[in-house]
Amino acid sequence: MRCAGGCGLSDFALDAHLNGGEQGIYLVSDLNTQPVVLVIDDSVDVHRLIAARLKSEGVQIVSASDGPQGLALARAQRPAVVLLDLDMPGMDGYAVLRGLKNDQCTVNVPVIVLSGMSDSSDKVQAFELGATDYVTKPFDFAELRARVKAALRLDHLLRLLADRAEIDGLTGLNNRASFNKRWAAEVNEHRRYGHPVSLAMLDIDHFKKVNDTFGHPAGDAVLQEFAGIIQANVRSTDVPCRFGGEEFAIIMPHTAAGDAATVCERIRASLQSHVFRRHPEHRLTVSIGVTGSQGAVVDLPPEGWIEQADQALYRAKNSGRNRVVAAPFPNAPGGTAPGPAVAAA
Ligand code: GH3
Ligand code: MG
Ligand code: MG
Repeated sequence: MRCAGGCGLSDFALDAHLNGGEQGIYLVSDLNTQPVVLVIDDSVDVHRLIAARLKSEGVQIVSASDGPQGLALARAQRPAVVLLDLDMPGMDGYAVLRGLKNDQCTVNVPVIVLSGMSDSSDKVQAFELGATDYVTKPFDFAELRARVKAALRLDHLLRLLADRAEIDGLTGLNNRASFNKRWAAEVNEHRRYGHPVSLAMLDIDHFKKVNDTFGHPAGDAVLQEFAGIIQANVRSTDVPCRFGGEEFAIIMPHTAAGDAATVCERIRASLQSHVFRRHPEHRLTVSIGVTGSQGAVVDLPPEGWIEQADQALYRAKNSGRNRVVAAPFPNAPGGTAPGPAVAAA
């Protein structure tokens, strides 16, 4: 699922700068630029104490007293750091952590777990679920403050990287910003010179189950291996990108729709038979929507192509997943074929 908007890292205009001195963590020009620290804890005392101790750090504290409220606030505000209590009635901290890491809007937010449990298995479980840090209650506030500073620094650097880098840190593929730039250039070129061009959108099937069953780090490893599969199956002139979360895109310059569908089918088949390093028993599939020119010049802006590829992907999902649906320009008649076959839409 894609974020509705306004929650992607690159959407953030973070003009706060790291300071690291005694004045606080960020230099802020006004209140609106203060990074948000979301505290999710059922104890009123903890909220009061943390607010008092972090007051001088130039952060804005937002409080949630239970898991569901915490998740809703995290999604709405995209905090810089979450401080999360593990032991809460109803939805416990582990479930909240899973929820945060299963949501594309909050997957990269550093989470510091606060817990009365100092057992190493609790810590290991929290880290397996994607926690950044762990503080044992009752906490030493100097230590908590130092850890919050480190997490804010991490968040700040992640945002800077996402804004400036062309490469996705996890998979090594081109990131979304780089995709946007490159795709706009390809569409311009196509409109001007009429070279064929194709675009594929790929979305791993039931990927959330991987995170839920094996943990977030295992999900990350799957994304990395899938990126490798894409790279092994495209030409050096193709541009594979991580579009966001478990969605990928491939720009195929000088490639007509039919050839693009063949490449996609190869990727689909490779993933289906791929044996994952950490979980050889687990098999995964991918649904792919592909669109491309066939002869005539397509007079559409870049978004029009993305929409068409997305609709084909949607049809691939709805007609059973693990398939490639091709929707070439000009639109060809036909429906989706069942089974893992290339279908014309
Ligand atoms: P579908 O077949 O309909 O595509 O189902 P799905 O489970 O693949 O799709 P859904 O959109 O429900 O879930 C996508 C999941 O991808 C949820 C999100 O947490 C996870 N995800 C997104 N980015 C990352 C990441 O960087 N690492 C890990 N491990 N998981 C991520
Ligand atoms: Mg998805
Ligand atoms: Mg998916």
